[in-house]
Amino acid sequence: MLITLLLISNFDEKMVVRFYIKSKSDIENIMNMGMTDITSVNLKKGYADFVINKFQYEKVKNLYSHEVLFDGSEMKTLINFGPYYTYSEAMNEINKFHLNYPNLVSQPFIVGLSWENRQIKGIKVSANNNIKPAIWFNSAIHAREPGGVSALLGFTYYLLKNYYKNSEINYLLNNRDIYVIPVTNPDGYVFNESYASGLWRKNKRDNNNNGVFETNYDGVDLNRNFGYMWGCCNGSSPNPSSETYRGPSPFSEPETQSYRNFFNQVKPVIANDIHTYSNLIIWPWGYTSTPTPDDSAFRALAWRMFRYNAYNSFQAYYLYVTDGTSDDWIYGATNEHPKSLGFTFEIGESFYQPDTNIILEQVGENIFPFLYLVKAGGPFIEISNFSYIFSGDTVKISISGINLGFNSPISGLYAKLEILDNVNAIGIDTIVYIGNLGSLGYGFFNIPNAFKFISLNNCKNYKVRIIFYNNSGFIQPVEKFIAGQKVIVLEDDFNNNSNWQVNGGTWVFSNGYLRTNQQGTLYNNNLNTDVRLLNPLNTSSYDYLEAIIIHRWRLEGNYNVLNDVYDFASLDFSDDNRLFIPVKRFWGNNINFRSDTFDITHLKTSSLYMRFKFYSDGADRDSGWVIDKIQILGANSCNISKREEYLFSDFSKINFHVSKGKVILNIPYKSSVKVRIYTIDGKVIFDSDFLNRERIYIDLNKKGVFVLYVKTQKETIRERILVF
Ligand code: 0X9
Ligand code: ZN
Repeated sequence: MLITLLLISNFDEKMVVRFYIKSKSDIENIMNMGMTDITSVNLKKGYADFVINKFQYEKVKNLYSHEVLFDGSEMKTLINFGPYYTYSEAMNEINKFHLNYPNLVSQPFIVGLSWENRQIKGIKVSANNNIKPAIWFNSAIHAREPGGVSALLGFTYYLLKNYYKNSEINYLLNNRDIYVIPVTNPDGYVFNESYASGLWRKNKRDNNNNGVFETNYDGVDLNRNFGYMWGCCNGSSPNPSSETYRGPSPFSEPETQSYRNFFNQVKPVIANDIHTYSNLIIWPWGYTSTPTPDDSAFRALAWRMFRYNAYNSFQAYYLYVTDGTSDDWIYGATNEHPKSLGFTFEIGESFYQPDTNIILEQVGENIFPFLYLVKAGGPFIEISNFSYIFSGDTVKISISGINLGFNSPISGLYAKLEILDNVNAIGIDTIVYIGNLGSLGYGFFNIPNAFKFISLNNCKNYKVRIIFYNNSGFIQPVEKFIAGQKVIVLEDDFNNNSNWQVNGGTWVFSNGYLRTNQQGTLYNNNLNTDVRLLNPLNTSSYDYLEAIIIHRWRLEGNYNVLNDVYDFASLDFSDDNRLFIPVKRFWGNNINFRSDTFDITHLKTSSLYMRFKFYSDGADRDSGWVIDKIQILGANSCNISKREEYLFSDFSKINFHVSKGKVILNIPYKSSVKVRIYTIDGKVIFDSDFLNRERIYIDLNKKGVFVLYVKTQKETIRERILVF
């Protein structure tokens, strides 16, 4: 009895081994020896990580130079789930989300059942009951990847906490249905909670039907069981004992069937299957090197996302060939559901990093990337440039932007400026027609001098709202600030270290610079260090907040390609000194000092923490990061009018604007329209009736202040207007 137990446990002693390799053919040779459970590859760094057992290790240990990263047999106790969610904790968490935010989170629902009848549960995050574009997030389809669950639940919590505080999150939850499925493979996940190495990957199918679960023979790799190009291309195994066993047939497993049925029902526009590890963003195809027809859309999103998490980003095939994965099915199975962009994230540096700080790093660095996936699920305007000039008392605003929505072109787009100040501003040009915008990767616009207004009483600071809208119901408000006069909240030239706490590394403060390492030296490998503010800043009273950093750097990697990130520098903010959110990461070369400005209004809080983080991997060094100055600036509006309370203007009503002596009326429905214009002392200077009209131009040929009267079949307005 004792002997059998020992044998089984011996066989179970899984380990993670990093093989140092020269080329892809070394990987193939290792795989041909029966070790197919490959989990991370980096050809530039010359390594590949495999999960293997003791017997396999004995066979290869003298053939390849290697390092044992994790040895299950050394685990004296069970793998410490510690700060990771167990299955029941994760289910509890989504329950709590629903109970604490009943207006934003659905009751947890059952997507399906596993072999052992465990519930695969999900929630829908959304602010109303309308059916809106859906975005899909799932994690732990591989049982040994609890870091994905933390990243997903951390992101969900961020959305909930910010819905009432942040106008962008507010817009997204009002206009998207976000599906969150934290534990996609519950049987395997629960098994790991008491499995010595914690390295079980597959589900728990009884492959030989003998009624006993055997780790050396049972289980299907759910991420090889999806029914698109299933088993086509040597990217999975037909052998039940393999860790990449594809199962007896496509969608043979209850877990993938549940996934499939629910996915086809909610028809997500974008999906993310979250895995660990390797710090990667990847996308289809995995089964072939041919790029998908939507490669430019995948790349357009990856370009935005990897600026925050510094993950290498490329088509899945170039990691290693796979078939039957979730992302290939999500993108490819257009006979079952509309086309959907299926991403795979690989988070972190190993399967188990049970340290709260590391887990929080992985949550924080993926908040903006995940948010981009939510944005791209439907029409969404991202303003890429917002600039303004004061010329005398006239303020001119230029904007450019992009539609991030995948397969979501926007027709007949307008932008309207609302100045949230009814005392110190007179709008002149406040509506601009942008026209038709293409989808993700194609829909750009650039409008110099889009808006103009008169600034009164010497006011320099205005909160404004740009509302993008069309006549088919698209409305997206974007809040911006015109900050002609800012105040310094924090300014540091690094003449000394009195404001700062240094955590590890070789940071130096000298001659007015903060450096990651002494001038003339190279930074060390394997750094994960930061310098952070000793005392948080109270920024809650400002209407606008920005950070300006003046810096230069030389780090390994190339900033201008998607897949050459290794070491990085990061500017991060937090409201609790625990969960830090990067506003940007930097790598590659930028040898001359440059100034970067970030609008951090959405991060304002009574205790704002800031840090400079530096990360380097195990090889290749350079001269490092040099920061000359950091500034946090704030600004307040001269006056905020009541209109601020209304987040949305009502575009079902008449609106008008005045431009270059012309009055332009937009009627959002066809109607007969009576228009009269009076001088302020009541003399009629224009009086006309229009039939069946939506848009009316009136050339007044007069300047001054007038009263505009418009009557349609539905409504009447009477407004003071200024004509230039
Ligand atoms: O092999 C896998 O399924 C993924 N790696 S993991 O270590 N989490 O097991 C990578 C899959 C890459 N290919 C596709 N996403 N198509
Ligand atoms: Zn995985």
